[in-house]
Amino acid sequence: MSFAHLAIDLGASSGRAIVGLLDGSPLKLRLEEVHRFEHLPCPTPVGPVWDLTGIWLEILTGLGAAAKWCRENGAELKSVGVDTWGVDWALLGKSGEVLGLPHCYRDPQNEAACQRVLEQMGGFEKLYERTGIQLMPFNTLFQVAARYHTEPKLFDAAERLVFLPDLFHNWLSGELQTERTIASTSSMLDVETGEWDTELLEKLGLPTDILGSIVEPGTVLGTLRAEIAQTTNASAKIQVIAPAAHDTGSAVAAVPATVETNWAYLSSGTWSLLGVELAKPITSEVALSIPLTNERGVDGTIRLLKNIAGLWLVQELRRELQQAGESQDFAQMVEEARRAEPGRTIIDPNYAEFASPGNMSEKIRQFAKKTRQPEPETIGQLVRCALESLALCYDHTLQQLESVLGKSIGVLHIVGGGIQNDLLNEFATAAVGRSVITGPVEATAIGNLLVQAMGSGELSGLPELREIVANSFPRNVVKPDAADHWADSRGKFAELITK
Ligand code: LFR
Repeated sequence: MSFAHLAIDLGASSGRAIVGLLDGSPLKLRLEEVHRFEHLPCPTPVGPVWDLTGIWLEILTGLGAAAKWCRENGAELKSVGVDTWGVDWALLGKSGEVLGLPHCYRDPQNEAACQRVLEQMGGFEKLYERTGIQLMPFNTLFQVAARYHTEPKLFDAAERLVFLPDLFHNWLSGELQTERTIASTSSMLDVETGEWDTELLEKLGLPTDILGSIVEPGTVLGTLRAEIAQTTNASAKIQVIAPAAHDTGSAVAAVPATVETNWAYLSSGTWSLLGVELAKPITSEVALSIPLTNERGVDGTIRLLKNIAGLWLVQELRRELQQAGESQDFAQMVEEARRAEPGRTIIDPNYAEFASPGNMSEKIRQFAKKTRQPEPETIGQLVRCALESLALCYDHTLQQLESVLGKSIGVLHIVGGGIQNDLLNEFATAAVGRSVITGPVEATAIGNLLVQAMGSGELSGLPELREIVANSFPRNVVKPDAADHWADSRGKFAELITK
């Protein structure tokens, strides 16, 4: 009988339950998607919140489907682990009760708390030197400050702050731990030690008695609660193992870089997370000026990276079309972009206005107007503008990383759902002028599964894990887009973002 693990991989708009089977010699991983669902932030008078119980029921459906699939296919389901997008959290009371629904990070209300915290700290530099995390108003620290401002009594009743994967692990197993990769997205950890920066929280007047001890990815948390085993018809012996509970942590673990030494990764999806893997954090002045994030990864690694807006821009354009009653699928939009004029309008994907939901086409047009460029009108022009600008931003970010590292980067590995967008891959390859390798698409789930396998003692560590990814999934060397505007566009992009 072969062994299987189950990854519950939750993105900010959809979730997947994927069974991974490890067998053969050399070991290979085989994936079977047993459940997939969509979810949405729910608008409420206090801002967008997550449909926590809705997502939980989908997780249980996924677990039930995985148990059934394993029974029918002669595999023993050994463990389950949950990864989610970063930064979002909830409070638990003494008995484990969730105190208030977790808010969705894309909430413009975090901005005020972010400004207050920066004033209290005496500037972003002071915060950065302690936590090494890029300034984004939705970081947990600012969200906690916002909620403490509006609902201080909630914190009086709270026993623990939990990140979303920690909460789902608790509901699955009854055990409550904080996993380190997800905690490192909070901007509440000491960048050097990877432990809570309680001094920082005290300085900001925020409670510290709600912080639990932090465990490494791969930690066996417990086994399924009897009730869960019963309702999902799964074995109560199934272990709950923390993967890299931050989706980006899982995705980067699954980058199949087995021979290269000077490689960078791009985890491509709603966000484009572009960076390098290091043994130690870097919070130098150059890193601060960009700024780059130092998140924690598998096997004690550091992910020095930049959050770039990503396919969010295109997802929002699509949502707009859908709201207007014009159903457009991605493939159609990308085809129109392929036919649109090259190098016509360039935006800065990280422009703050683009981060909040709504009116994406108008925001892009306003940006074009402000920077004296032709305003994109058709959907093809809008999508082409977004994709070309992302590619240019990748190039710019690679140069920034090189300046921080003091060495060149020769290879870019792109993983994640975004690699299904061929046009973006071609643009990225033309813009960065380095070799670009794409694959695997399901990097997050793969990383999640293989870290569970590490935790259960089947694998020795990151190098073996990456060998398995390289042996199991196809990779593609991308041919660059042939248009001749890229050298000019690079110059324009650099000008645009220094304005
Ligand atoms: C990607 C991701 C990023 C994080 C952003 C918000 O899904 O986890 O790493 O910065 O979502 O949580």
